[in-house]
Amino acid sequence: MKIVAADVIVSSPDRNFVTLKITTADGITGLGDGTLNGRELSVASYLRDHVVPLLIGRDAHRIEDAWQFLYRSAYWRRGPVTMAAIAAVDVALWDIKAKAAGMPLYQLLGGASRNGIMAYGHASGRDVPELFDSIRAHLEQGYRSIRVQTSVPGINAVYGVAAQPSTGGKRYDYEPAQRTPLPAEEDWDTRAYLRHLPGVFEAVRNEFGPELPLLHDGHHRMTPIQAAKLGKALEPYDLFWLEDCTPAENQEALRLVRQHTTTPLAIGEVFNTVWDYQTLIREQLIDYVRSAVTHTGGITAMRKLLDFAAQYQIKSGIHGPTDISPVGMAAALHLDLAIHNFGIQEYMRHGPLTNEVFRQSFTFTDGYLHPGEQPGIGVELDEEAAARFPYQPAYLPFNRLKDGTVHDW
Ligand code: GCO
Ligand code: MG
Repeated sequence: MKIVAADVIVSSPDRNFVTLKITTADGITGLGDGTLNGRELSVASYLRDHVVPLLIGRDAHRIEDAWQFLYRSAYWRRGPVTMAAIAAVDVALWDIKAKAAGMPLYQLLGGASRNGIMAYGHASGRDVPELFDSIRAHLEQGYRSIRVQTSVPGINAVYGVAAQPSTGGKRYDYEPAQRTPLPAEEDWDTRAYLRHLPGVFEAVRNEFGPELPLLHDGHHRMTPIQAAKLGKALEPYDLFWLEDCTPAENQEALRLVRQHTTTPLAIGEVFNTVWDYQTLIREQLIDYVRSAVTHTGGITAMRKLLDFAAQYQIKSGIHGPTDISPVGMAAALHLDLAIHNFGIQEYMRHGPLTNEVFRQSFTFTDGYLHPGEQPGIGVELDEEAAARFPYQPAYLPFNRLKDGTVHDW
């Protein structure tokens, strides 16, 4: 099954996406997601200029060989741009292989280990009543697990909190990137955040009871001792997880956090290889692996990473914000369904324009996602529709402390 074409499609229906379409001589096409929020054009160039010429003429069936070739032959290994580009190729090849087999991808990964994939949604509020409304709206939409983010008195704009009430529908949800020519500047004060957050979780537990799984994202903004303090303070509210409590490229920091708290920890959405997790997994310093299929070298690499984690009873919590395209999301769902150590899947939901460009066969019913039974990963790209939405610069915000110091993200 020779590869005869590979096209990189950059589009911006609601937000920017980088999609790779690989075509074989017998006319089978496969899609892969290489979207890297705020750095999309670097991956597009890496693919177009350096990877596509290597793909033409290769056998599309040799996925492991393609992965190893792209990873090792470049000399320069790892990093988000490289690994997103490899992920795009890898997922497109798995899509082709599954289409050629006439099966949904999860069947090739060993078949379904569960009936559905538990998903969590993002509730947020500028104050407690608004947060309660947002949680209720998510419950009405079917979500059975909820991430809780809140404004903090004294801080003007907190990332992850919708500017308008967040109802779980696209209109009021926060969008990770903003269509501005330069990244927006926000403010931050960790002590104010640490003082405020436990009270918010207490209010949420009192209102919604003990059963509802609640999650929270710390966005890498704490030092190890601050993270330890927060984890301990949140213990009475029984979180499903506390995410990205510290900038975890310092893997040893998690030893300190772990010594102080039993709040489960999730880490890894900015990581892109198994090497970033070596200490975290071997020493059992985390409970959930947050990597995205899109940023971690695709299905091939994620499967190995999650098998390594499984030896230590560490589960998956695959990254699924709107900056993962429906192609990347579908790939994650096939993996979620097949692996044994599935934990939870993030699901922010894409907007109507994204759904117009990417036709999906995955479903969300009563809090559970399912990738569907279409051969391949189950997503088709409408290229004419994509062409109507050209790339638009968009960036994540960043934050500074009161004295002007750039703070951790
Ligand atoms: C999450 C995230 C996102 C990221 C964004 C970066 O847990 O979903 O933290 O909001 O910040 O995807 O591109
Ligand atoms: Mg996160």
